[in-house]
Amino acid sequence: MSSPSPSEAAYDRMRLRQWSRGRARSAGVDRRDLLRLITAASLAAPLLPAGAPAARAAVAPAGIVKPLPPEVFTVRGTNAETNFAALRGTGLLTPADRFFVRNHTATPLIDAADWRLTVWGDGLEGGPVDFTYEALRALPSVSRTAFVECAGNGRSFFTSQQGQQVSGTAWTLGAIGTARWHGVRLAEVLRAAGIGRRAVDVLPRGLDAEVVSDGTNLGRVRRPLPVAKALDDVILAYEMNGEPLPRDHGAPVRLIVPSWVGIANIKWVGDIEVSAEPLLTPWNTGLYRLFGPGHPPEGSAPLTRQTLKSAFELAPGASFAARRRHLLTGRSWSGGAPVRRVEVSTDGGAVWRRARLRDEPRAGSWVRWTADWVPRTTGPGVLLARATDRSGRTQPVTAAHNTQGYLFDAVVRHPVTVV
Ligand SMILES: Nc1nc2c(c(=O)[nH]1)N[C@H]1C(S)=C(S)[C@@H](COP(=O)(O)O)O[C@H]1N2
Ligand SMILES: [Mo]
Repeated sequence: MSSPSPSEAAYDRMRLRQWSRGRARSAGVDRRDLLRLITAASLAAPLLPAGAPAARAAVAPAGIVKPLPPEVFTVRGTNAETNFAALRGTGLLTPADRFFVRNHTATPLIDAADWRLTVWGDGLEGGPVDFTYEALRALPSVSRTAFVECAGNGRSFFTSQQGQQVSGTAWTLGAIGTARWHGVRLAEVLRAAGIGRRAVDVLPRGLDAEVVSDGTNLGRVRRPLPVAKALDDVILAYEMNGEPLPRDHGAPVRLIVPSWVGIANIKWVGDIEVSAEPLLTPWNTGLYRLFGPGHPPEGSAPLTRQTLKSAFELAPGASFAARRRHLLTGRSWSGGAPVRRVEVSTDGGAVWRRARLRDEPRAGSWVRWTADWVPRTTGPGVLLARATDRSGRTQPVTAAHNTQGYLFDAVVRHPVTVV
């Protein structure tokens, strides 16, 4: 589901009301700067064509440290998108060397031995509490398979399929990866730090550089979590797929917030404020809300859960020999509920048939699927895949527009050629 639960929306309306009466705090950013961001968010700037940034930036961005071979990644500004074709043959888990990277600035180098996590704020019973890397690793640990997906994943299709203007990185469908994360429950750390009953918001902050956008310093990447989510299934992860967290993915420690928008999964976390007041930052005000017609001027409630999507593990424009049997493969996922069924159409949407699911559908993860195809006629064609989740939602034909192109959920038309 793309919309937050009614209680989350009500909580947010309260947060904004309190803010306008001076009872919520803009955490680390000027009040006027926040208002300016909210106003700017309601205007969509034209999106660069999906192919253009990649063509221009053949050179890897300096900010990402792992190799970015062009057959695996498409570089977009400071970010690297996974090419879905490069996931064919990989398992349920995305290997770290194929996992997309979304950096607001650049990957920092942090030595685990010098690293500290400081938990502080007026929502604690006592003063600030520090955890070293060793202390964190000594706490009881958990493992969890979860995808991390950017809220703007699929954004370029607002423009290429729907002819609409949106601003932001022109992702196709590869701003997602699924990994096995290992670490400590955030609840464990918050309790050890003495979280009190007055706590309402929990604000983890990254150690990467401050973000400057259009001349405004937004400060370090940070986004409040309501205390209920923070105490639920959130993990402070220090391992990814059985290895220490790689540098680009938040080493030594990052948040994993299952099913929620990528931005909630703060990398390189250095401190966590526990607040008795609701908190607002650029990442839950001007950013990561829905703006535009049909939404209030201050935007929707902040985005929480991801939506429903499907992708073929295939390059755009891939070619297939006519009258041969081909195995189409892909993946579907939803932040709302486990995937229930996936259908595939090879004739532009006239006939749909069930794909075979290769994984047991689970909340917060994706499923791999396959379908056979024997193309009969040569020429250009289009492949479609559409998922339904257990909440009953099916991917629509058109996604609801919003100025920043978040939560694209429509069926994507995948062009192919039959030769
Ligand atoms: N500190 C910090 N955390 C961050 C970001 C960032 O730039 N800095 N980017 C966020 C966004 S927008 C996304 S989509 C995910 C991407 O995680 P990944 O780079 O490990 O794939 O990290 C989130 N956490
Ligand atoms: Mo993101």
